Amino acid sequence: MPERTILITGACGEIGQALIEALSEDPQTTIISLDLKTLPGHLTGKTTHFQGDLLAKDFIKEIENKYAFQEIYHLAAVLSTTAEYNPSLAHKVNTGITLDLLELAARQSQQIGSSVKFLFPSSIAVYGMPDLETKSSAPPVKETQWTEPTTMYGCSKLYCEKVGSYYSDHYHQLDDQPPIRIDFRALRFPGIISAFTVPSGGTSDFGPEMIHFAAQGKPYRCFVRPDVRIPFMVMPDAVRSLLELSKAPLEKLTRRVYNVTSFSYSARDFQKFTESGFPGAQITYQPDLPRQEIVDSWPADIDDQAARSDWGWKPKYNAKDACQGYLLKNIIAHYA
Ligand code: AKB
Repeated sequence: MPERTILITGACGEIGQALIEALSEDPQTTIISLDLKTLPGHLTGKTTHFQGDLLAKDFIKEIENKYAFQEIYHLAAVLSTTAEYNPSLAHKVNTGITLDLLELAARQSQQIGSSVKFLFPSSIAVYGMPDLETKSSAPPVKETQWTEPTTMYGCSKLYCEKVGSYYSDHYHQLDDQPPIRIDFRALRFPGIISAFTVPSGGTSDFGPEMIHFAAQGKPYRCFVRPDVRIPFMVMPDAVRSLLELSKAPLEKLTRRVYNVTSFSYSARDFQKFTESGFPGAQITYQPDLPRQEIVDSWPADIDDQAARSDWGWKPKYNAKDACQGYLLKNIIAHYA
């Protein structure tokens, strides 16, 4: 008998696909995945997939009636660039669905009489550096600093961090409902780069796009200046950080929201790596000013000391290992 049933929303996105691969290695785990899209073929047999719209309440109800979840990885979201074209839809998706799933977790925790873990990917988009001078002179940003987002995506991630923590620590604080135990845990991710999937709709996409375009022999016009710098990590580290945070003993956690990062890279750093790995890569720059401003508002680096000391987080891939050891080899094989 499977020991735990896990729900993954946004399962066909980049993190979702990698997470299903990782979690499906455990035979004691049943994965239920949800997405607007059909499941990519390589994940067949690894999850029970439901295609549908989480904004439709009946869809969530149908899943809730069928399964009791011990863990929920709520990955579905409208990313930062797409969100700016339809802020109201992005708000509905990014906050409304999170609230619906927190409610589902609360009901299920009461029914099963034990805690439901709720893992939430937040983002460096929750930060807002006031200007470039501050950005370049600031030390790596801690969780409590500069939380002044300038995008709907950043605002909604910050709100969900707060409301998730509220559901864990203060939900129904004034009435005598039976105990509800939601164990909400969030990671503020930097830009994430996978060797196997290409992001879409984000603003940190310039790094992964540049490499993937070059690997396919396509010219790339970068939408930010060469000096633009933000933190990044590769997908295996991102997935491992989620799984490690999920397994960390609650008593070790001093907060519910943690920064995690690996290396800080500029567009020019990506260009250097891309040209060395793919000689003949055609990279030009044509900054898109509004998108540029969004990336300028994100910190150049974040401080993940709390994750390191509370639950032993450490990225496996620094910049060199990420580029030479993970990305180059796997991207070449992927497009071969
Ligand atoms: C985005 O660019 O929207 C995301 C993020 C930094 O969270 N990749």
